[in-house]
Amino acid sequence: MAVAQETLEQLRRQGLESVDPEIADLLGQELERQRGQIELIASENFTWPSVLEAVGSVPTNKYAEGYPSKRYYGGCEVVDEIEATAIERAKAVFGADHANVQPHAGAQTNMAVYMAAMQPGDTMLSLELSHGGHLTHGLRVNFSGRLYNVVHYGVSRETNLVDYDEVRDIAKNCRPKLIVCGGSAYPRAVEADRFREIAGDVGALLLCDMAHFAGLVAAGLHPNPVPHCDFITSTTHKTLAGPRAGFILCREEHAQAVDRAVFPGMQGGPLQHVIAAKAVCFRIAATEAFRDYQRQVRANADALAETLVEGGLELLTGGTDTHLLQVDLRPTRWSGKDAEERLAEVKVTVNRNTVPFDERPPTVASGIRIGTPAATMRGFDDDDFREVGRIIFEALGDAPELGALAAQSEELCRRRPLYPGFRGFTTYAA
Ligand code: DSN
Repeated sequence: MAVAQETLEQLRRQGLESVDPEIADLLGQELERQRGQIELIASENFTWPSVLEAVGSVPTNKYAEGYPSKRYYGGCEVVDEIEATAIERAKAVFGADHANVQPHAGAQTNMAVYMAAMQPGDTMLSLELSHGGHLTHGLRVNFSGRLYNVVHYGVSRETNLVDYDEVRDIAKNCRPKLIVCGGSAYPRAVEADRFREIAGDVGALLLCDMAHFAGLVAAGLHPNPVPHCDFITSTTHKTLAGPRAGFILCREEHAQAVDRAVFPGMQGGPLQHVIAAKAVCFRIAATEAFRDYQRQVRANADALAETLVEGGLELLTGGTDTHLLQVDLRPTRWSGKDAEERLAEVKVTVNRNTVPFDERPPTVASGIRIGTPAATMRGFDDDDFREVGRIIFEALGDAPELGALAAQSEELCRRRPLYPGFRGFTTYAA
């Protein structure tokens, strides 16, 4: 690396491209990577330009430990307004009593709720990771699996759906303090009302992790878990299309415990620039345009599911109620890892994912998870997704023309440009 020769005065005024062309170039390369492939990782999205600007903004300079009007630092009057606005908007979008918008990411939202709801050693009941759960729902090597006594429910071997009778039986046996519903690879609607009945039967608290489908909830396209749950956790960057971050909703009676668990329980200074971006994300989530976007996310998921099934691939549960599909590769010669790598060769990005009762380890896996939020954000419609489906099953078929399929993907990307005119980072112009 060249030794920096700038004067202090230059560093005070110059933007990224002048000060660090190496990183500026890598950011440009990442933009071109995002532009040049069909992004189907179900947890990813391309956020709004207004959110990108807020993330690159001046509250990054501010310490604000505490909550609006109860801070441990001076000079918080403006960030107080930013955070209070984000809180009010989050509550309004989802119809919640209370919101905490400080968690840096999804893992922190779950950590805070566990801290608010349980003591170490208490029992929690959650969906098995390989059946669609999440590592923070009690994986042995995760903090959740180390601190709490975790019991899992799974999906039915026949239907790949949650079997509510089985969940009730397990809950009656293990008497959990907390039941967790939701996950990161479950393609069907999460029925929080049914979990509520079970939680009521056994005297458990109920958490719904809606990180994946929060955007669909905001748009009224997935049942809202808020009326049924004590706690709801989410990220803002998946279907919700905001900045990379998290937030918690809860009933008023748990508000103080949740706030204390986030700060001072587990986080220090909140990222107020990201909280500003969350406020923007919640504002957008309340618009009719956002509902249109989510309707297209759903329509595209159905179009893709139909096309993949017509092409001979098997989907867990036969389709989806959400933005994501799980392709079960066990009837094929493909592992998830090999399929992920083959699809990368034709400019389609997915992730390998275990399927329920998988005999392969997670690093190899027997499925791929596919989602529609990101490509829909750049304008892909139902017809585009049918074409994407054909590219996928041809790439996984016998003797595919990989060069031609990659060119087809590139042409789709050219037709649906991503961030036209942008160079990958906001520009400082003094
Ligand atoms: N890693 C995220 C996902 O892909 O679903 C969940 O944290």
